Amino acid sequence: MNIYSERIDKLREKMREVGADAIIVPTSDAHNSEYVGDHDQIRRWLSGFTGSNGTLVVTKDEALLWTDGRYFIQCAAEIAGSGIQMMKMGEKDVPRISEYIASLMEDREELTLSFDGRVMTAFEINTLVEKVDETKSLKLLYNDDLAGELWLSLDERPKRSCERVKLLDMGFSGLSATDKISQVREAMEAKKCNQLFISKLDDIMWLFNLRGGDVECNPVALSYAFISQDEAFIFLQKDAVSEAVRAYLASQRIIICDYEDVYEFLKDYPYEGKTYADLREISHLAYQCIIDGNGDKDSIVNGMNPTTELKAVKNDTEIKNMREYFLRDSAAMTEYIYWLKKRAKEMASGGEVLTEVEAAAKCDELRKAVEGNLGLSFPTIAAYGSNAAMMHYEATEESYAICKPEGMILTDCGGQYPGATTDVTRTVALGPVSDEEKTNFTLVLKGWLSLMNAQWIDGCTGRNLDILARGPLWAKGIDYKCGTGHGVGCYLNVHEGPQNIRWKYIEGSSEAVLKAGMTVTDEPGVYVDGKYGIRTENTLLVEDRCDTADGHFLGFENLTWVPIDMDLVVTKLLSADEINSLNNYHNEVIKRLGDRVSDEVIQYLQMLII
Ligand SMILES: [Mn+2]
Repeated sequence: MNIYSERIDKLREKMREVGADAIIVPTSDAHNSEYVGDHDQIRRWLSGFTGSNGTLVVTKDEALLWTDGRYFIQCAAEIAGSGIQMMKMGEKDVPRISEYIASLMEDREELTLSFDGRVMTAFEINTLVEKVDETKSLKLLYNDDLAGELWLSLDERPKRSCERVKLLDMGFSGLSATDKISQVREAMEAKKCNQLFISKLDDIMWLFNLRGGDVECNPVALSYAFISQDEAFIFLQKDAVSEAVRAYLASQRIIICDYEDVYEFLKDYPYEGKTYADLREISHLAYQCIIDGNGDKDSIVNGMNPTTELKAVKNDTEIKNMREYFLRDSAAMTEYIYWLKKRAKEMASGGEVLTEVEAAAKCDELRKAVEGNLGLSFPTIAAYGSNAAMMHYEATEESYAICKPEGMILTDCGGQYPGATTDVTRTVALGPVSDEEKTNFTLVLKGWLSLMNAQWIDGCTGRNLDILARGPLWAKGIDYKCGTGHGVGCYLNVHEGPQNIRWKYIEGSSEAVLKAGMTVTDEPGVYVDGKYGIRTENTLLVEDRCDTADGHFLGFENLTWVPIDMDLVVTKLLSADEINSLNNYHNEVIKRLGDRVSDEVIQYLQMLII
């Protein structure tokens, strides 16, 4: 018997004790965070599968693990011998988890389902309940964390992260917490709600002008917020709060509560009228506590947090700082690209081979040396050759490719700064490349320029603009299976909504009219399985352009100033306008980075003008 099948058997014992027929163990924390800390990696501990996306469902006689296409090979290897069966998400004939639970009830009248109500969202559970035949009874046991208790009893469960909370100076936030809370209250009033509950960490950090270090690459602190028309509460871990933070929050008339007490608070609060919450973000347990506290299911108004929309539009202080920090970050990235080109030449003349791990380490070293750098905004992707065709590839010390002086390397990376979060991707030739690779690189470049140079009438969302980036590729029957762009936080998360650039309508997912002050990435690409991957990415800022008799028009201000590898460009595929635009771009790179990069780099940049 392997260790994981033993753990699953022990979990079944626990299920029997409480009368649960099935249990769901997801990969998530109480805040629906993109990165999940060690404390919440219960599914990993139970199953042995180490991928970032996986949900385990255990019944009396089955143990199933859902994961996506990135992990099919890895997952199969890691769960071998555990008795767990992999469920390939998105494949034909593979049911969704909600469908599987519904199918368990086909030949029975009732089913008792256990899950940790703190780490599954209200939306996930509501969706699951809706799938079940109304005449049958699905009993939810959500107060106990059976898998977590097992972990504690058999092994050492890592402690929850508790980093010190930091204050974000007005010189970076541009607006006091008090002013932000007033804006939020106005939005609550417009929704006719007297209370608002938030569990989304970057929203809470933005609202109170705080930052933390509890989630990898995301400068956020574990917290909750509760706002009424006359009070504001923040829930933080006791040991995370310094005297300075305590004094600051008091000065803004914000009441600090203990992180652990949030559920009791939600149950006991003397609610008046309706409470606003985002059911896609808050946990099932929080949702139930609010309902219990109100005694009425209709007391919750579901919708996007007003903070998400307010945070998305950067203020003048944030914009001023972003311009500066993006320049500093661009200088480091440009030095890195120059280093790659030089390194490739050395390799070609018999020098030491370059590995993906070395490339990523060099990139990180240069970025961390930037004045003001506070770490990475996500783990750096340095992917050579066919590895770049995998969108979420990450080389590790155990498994990485050795580069040759040929083909391309893709580097997708970003940094955290007190005044910005950056995100940039460049694909660089390390030597000879095929005509197909060059042609496709050039098509990506055309789309990238076209989106960057767009001007559009007020009211457009990213769905109206996506064709600009994708058009040159679609014309050749090529597509990339992901969005073109996402919002970027300001010293917050590298992925932030509600705005984005993509063509597909996805029911229930956020979409927003592009407004001046919003950020968005411009990152078209070409991914050829088993062969190569291309992506070029800049971060853009929406700006007001002009008012005419026909309306208000907007465009983008570019924030990223990193060169394009002209060794990959087929000039004859570019129009005169495109050549002009590319030359202007490189001239701006030279002008803006002039005194921020070395002389050899400037000489290299000058050679990129055509
Ligand atoms: Mn990106």
